[in-house]
Amino acid sequence: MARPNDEVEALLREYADLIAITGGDAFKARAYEKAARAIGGYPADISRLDEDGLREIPNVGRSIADKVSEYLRTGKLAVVEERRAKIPAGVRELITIPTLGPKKALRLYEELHISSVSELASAVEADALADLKGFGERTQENIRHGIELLQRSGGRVPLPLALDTAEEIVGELSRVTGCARCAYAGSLRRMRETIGDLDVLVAARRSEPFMTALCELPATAEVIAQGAKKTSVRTAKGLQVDLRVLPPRSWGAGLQYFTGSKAHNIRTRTIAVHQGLKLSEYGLFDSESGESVASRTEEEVYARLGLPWIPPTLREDRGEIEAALRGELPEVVTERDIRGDLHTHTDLTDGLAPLEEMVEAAAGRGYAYYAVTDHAPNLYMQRMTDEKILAQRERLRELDGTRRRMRLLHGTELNIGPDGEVDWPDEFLAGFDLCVASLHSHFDQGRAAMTRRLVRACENPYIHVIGHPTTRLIGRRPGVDADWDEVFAACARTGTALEVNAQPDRLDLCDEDILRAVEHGVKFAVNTDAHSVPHLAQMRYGVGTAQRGRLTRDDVINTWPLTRLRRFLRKAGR
Ligand code: DGT
Ligand code: CA
Ligand code: CA
Ligand code: ZN
Repeated sequence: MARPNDEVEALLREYADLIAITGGDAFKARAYEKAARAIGGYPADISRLDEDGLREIPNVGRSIADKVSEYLRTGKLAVVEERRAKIPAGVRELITIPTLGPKKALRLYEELHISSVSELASAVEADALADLKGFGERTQENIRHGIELLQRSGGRVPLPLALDTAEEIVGELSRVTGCARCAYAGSLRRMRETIGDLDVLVAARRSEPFMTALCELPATAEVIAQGAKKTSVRTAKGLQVDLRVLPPRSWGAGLQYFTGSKAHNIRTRTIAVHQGLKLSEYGLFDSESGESVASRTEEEVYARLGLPWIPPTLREDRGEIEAALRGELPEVVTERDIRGDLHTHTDLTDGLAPLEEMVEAAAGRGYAYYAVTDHAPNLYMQRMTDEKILAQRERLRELDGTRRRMRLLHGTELNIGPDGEVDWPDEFLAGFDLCVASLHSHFDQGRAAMTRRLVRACENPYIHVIGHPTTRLIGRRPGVDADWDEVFAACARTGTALEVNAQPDRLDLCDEDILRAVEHGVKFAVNTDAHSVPHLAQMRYGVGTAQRGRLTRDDVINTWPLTRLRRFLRKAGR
């Protein structure tokens, strides 16, 4: 179930957008955006808070608290309804195009009656924007590029929405009488970075109660097709869900089949054929007698094919079958192997929670160590100073070891400047236990300059981890252009780890980049880059991505015991 916090976050963001589109006070729009973020990141369920409780959330004042309680009480927010009536939903969709601001979106609507991305795409195509003041060649080009990025994500949804929906549906269907097993399969089980549709499986003798239950779920907005074997619905958030009900004895075969990928299944079916067997969603059968030889569990099915069980995140036909046949399947890292998070923020910069709360929550996750890495002074809007970071260090040293004996590392997230330079001089950097360094601007330098910039960061003896290395934002911004093989080689040579940033809209490095970097012998850090307490739980997306990149414990520095990690942090040249 979506948390009330998430619902309110979305609503307040919409309100902020609507204020901006209708030309309202920019300051007010920004205040709502900040409140939205704070509420989304607030650890407690806001539907249980009274007005006073609400006002304790950072960036939530009286007027916003009033609106939140109005929504919690009535399920509606009058001011949003009013503005929705004036502005078609599609106009708001326009501002999801990177580089298209609210003012331009409103003008497109008022002057050309454009109220959706596809209408805008046709207008650009027909060169209908040329006469509009302020929409010069460059703007049009930006819009064209932005639309392309949006369309490339092609209606696929981000992991968190898919996972939340899947867990809700699996929870509901598991409660239906007669349910022997229930799970999600498909690309979500393989943890692809975006999801086309959900594939939910049930093992039961009768299918009808489950098909009906799915159609009647509160999340279901539309029934696409209802049948005895398969039912498809669409949720209110536009996600398609396919439900299949299998006989309990076919559970393992069904799970294997519908987990995919298609490419992986083609390989397993071929292996079956070579052994005189036939593999389907119902089981593995002897081709001649038709007798079932394995079907109850995935392990049985793989074993009968002469293969070990293959983790779903590897099932892409990217060499996993060959490795399995050779008995060299990597033992991929799991969430339980993670001993600490090495890139996190507090409210000293742009995080939402104070140091104490982040530390408490991290200890609650059972971590052995935890690094705090607030932004350094060169991201000017964060207003970091030497005094502030040293005061934080002092407080952190006091807290060190006091929460379930978790050890604290004092770090920072440096900004890699256009020439590879960073925020502080060496003497000052030497005082940190760990430095992450990331790109935050100047993304269009060209390949050679960008490569030099990143290599120089690796060669800095005080930089241990390159944060979100490509800076891509899934569906919104491509990664920077660099000679990555050269960067990966520099990482391996200098003992600099690459981050697998777990934020679900980043997942940076992505699986394919990881596979390439591993070839160079690079080490990795799987980090959440948490800006709030709930973000710490996003580790699962980072681990999923690391698995898809075939990383083992040995490849990931934050699975190591602290003594080994500390050795890694004593980088050559220091
Ligand atoms: P998605 O939904 O685009 O994110 O990706 P998947 O992998 O979830 O694809 P989907 O939903 O079309 O099908 C789920 C799995 O079911 C797929 O990974 C393999 C299996 N499957 C579905 N249709 C076929 C088919 O026609 N042939 C084979 N071999 N497998 C299929
Ligand atoms: Ca699917
Ligand atoms: Ca499907
Ligand atoms: Zn960060």
